[in-house]
Amino acid sequence: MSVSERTYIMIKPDGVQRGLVGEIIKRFETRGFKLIALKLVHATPEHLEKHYADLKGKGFFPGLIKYMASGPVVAMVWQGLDAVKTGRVMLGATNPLASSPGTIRGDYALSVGRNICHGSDSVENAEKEISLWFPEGIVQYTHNQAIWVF
Ligand code: RTP
Repeated sequence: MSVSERTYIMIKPDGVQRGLVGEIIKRFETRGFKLIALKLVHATPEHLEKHYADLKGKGFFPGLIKYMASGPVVAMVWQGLDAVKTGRVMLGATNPLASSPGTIRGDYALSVGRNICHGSDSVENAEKEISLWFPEGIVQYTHNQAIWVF
């Protein structure tokens, strides 16, 4: 656990299509996490197969890749104390039917195959996913109180 821990959070195509981008970003911002990277990406099946390499062989894998390639996703990196674990708690259980109310999936989703968002499940995987989705690197910045926006 560290204040500079980073996690990869992705709003899936159904979350983008349903207009939940602002709501999901708002939850991470108001919780206190720092947004350090963000972009809209229409990923290729090949790229998504790398992201979900651990799931290759599962019966739902082809459908998962098709769903994830069906439209753009919002790729983000959030930084802050215990970002990986807390991010997963904020997303809720993978199957929305088991997600607690108050979590993103528990408030906005019903089906495991359309569960709106992704969050890294370990610090090690977060760093791998950040490299996969942001190969160009991430600009580090600090809030400078002296030039705060008026
Ligand atoms: P994610 O990677 O998207 O955050 O999800 P997760 O770690 O909570 O769950 P994981 O087991 O890695 O599954 C990845 C995504 O695959 C879809 N899925 N469909 N039985 C099914 O039809 C099924 N199981 C999983 C979900 O979209 C899940 O988020």
